[in-house]
Amino acid sequence: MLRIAVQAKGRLNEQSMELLNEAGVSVNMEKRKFLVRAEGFPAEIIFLRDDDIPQTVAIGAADLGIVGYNEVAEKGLEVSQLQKLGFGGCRLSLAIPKSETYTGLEYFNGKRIATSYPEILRKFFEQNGIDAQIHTITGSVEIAPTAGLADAIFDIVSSGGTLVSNGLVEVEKVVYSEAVLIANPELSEEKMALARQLMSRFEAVRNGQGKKYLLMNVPMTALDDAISLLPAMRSPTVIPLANSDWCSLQTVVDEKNLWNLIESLKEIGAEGILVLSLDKIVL
Ligand code: PRT
Ligand code: ZN
Repeated sequence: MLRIAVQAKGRLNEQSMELLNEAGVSVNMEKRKFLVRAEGFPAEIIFLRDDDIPQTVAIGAADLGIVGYNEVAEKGLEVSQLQKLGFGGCRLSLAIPKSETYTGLEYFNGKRIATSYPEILRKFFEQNGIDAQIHTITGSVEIAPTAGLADAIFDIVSSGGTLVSNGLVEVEKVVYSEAVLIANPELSEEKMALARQLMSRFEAVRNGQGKKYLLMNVPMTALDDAISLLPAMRSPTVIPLANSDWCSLQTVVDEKNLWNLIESLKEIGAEGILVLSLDKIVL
């Protein structure tokens, strides 16, 4: 049985549980405890603070973990990163008060920088030959400059709203992060086989995200035009109709460009266009 560490509460909890659930690892969230046996897959979920997940996996108290790459990079422990999971996207950036003029990385020489990610920042400054004072603080890093505790900050940014409301500007994006699946580097063959099974399920779930299944009737005379408009994993499915002047054309498309595509298809004569939701794609 695999033990999977997941953030107990916070930004990654909900999407981590949703991904597991979509992958057939169901957890009854009602009787939520520290450790819960999953249904439908030989796994148990251990709920932890995100900061503790890399170490728990590194020492083997959990086999797998779902955690932000930023935490993995900061802790620098020996874990294998198996897969990027496509949620929890953010970046670790340097930001300075907007009243200051930024002159490039040398700006930070001799400055005091507040951060909860001292190791990542120390390495970044070391690689770039910058000599700054790093002040480690946990929580509300963004108020440090106003409070006179620091000249600049190094913190997680996603929309950038928090920086703006604290009078700060992002001047260097140092690391991009998202939720990742990590593993203890010495998993047994049995556990690794289960982990691989989980990874391919996660991939199928991700492949289906942002995709729709499109189905329409097309006059045979417009079939080539319609096919040239459609992307398809291999080639779109064409099914004959009772009326031999028409066929049914079916394929998977990106949700992003859906309306433009539908309008182009209508222009060349497609009718009865159905857009269906899609759950998973196993390639
Ligand atoms: O209790 P626990 O220790 O488990 O949780 P936590 O409070 O340490 O972490 P949590 O739940 O806030 O974040 C978990 C993970 O989510 C982080 O480690 C990142 O990998 C990821 N993540 C993604 C973020 C953000 N986006 C994010 N925006 N983590 C924090 N933020 C903060 C950011 O620092 C800013 O203060 O949210 C604020 C809003 O950001 P803006 O730029 O959208 O304004
Ligand atoms: Zn945390």
